[in-house]
Amino acid sequence: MVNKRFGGRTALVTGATSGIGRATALTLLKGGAKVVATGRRAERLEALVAEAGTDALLTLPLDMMDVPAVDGFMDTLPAEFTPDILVNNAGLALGLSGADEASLADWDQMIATNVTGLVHLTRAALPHLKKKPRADVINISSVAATYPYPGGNAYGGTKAFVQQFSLNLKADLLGTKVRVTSVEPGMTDTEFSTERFEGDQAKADKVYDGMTPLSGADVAQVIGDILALPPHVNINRVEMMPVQQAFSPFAVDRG
Ligand code: NDP
Ligand code: 8X3
Repeated sequence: MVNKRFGGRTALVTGATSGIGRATALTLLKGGAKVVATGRRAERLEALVAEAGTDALLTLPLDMMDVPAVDGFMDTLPAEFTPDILVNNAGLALGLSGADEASLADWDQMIATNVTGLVHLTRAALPHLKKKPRADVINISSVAATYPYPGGNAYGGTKAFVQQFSLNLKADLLGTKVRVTSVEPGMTDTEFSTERFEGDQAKADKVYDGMTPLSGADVAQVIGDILALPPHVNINRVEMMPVQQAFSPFAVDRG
């Protein structure tokens, strides 16, 4: 095992029931890591176990909005699954309405999941990570952290938080062996858009119509490459996009 890319390492991946998290869990397992995979959908966790077919995978249900469960989660792990890699991936966007019309319940859910849950799990995991000879925190932010777009409002705000929280974590962790990276993908074809449009698959498919988006596996590959770098190398931020996505000029209201 130890001659494999991630041999001897143990990762906790949140939101591993689909998309980027699932692909990351499988990439790390394939590379010889032990993986704790979490998410809310028990049947998806069972499917992951069936696909992985290895006792190097431990799946546990965890709702990132359940603050007491998140705070106590590290204490529920068997000692042999104490992670030295935390991949804070669980997250979502809900809706694309303008800020004057958006659902406050959607905003609350995005903030609870993408920010509060992530912060609480990180706080719970850090004392354990610091005890390891090497450790990593990979936070999944987004291009939405840096580039605003209409309807991105609270989602973009949560991802900007994740980006800046990552950089501040690195500042606090100077003098430790814990590396911190903010991974900021653009359009990635997962269940993200289906979730954003409340299960409207036709609307979700339209987002990726006529172009080739990133896949969960593409992002997982980048995460794997970051983790495989020598322990003295810290990648602070990685921004990635499909070739067929780019930036817009400033919008101007000419009255
Ligand atoms: P998916 O919808 O495919 O996956 C989202 C994952 O997050 C699922 O496993 C889901 O698990 C989990 N999740 C959502 N809410 C909760 C919750 N309350 N508690 C626990 N887990 C939760 O989308 P992606 O794979 O694309 O999203 C993963 C991350 O990547 C997110 O943080 C997203 O913001 C980010 N991202 C996505 C981009 C994209 O274009 N797809 C681009 C940039 C960033 P379950 O429902 O089982 O709980
Ligand atoms: C997901 C990418 O551009 O849809 O974070 O916000 S985007």
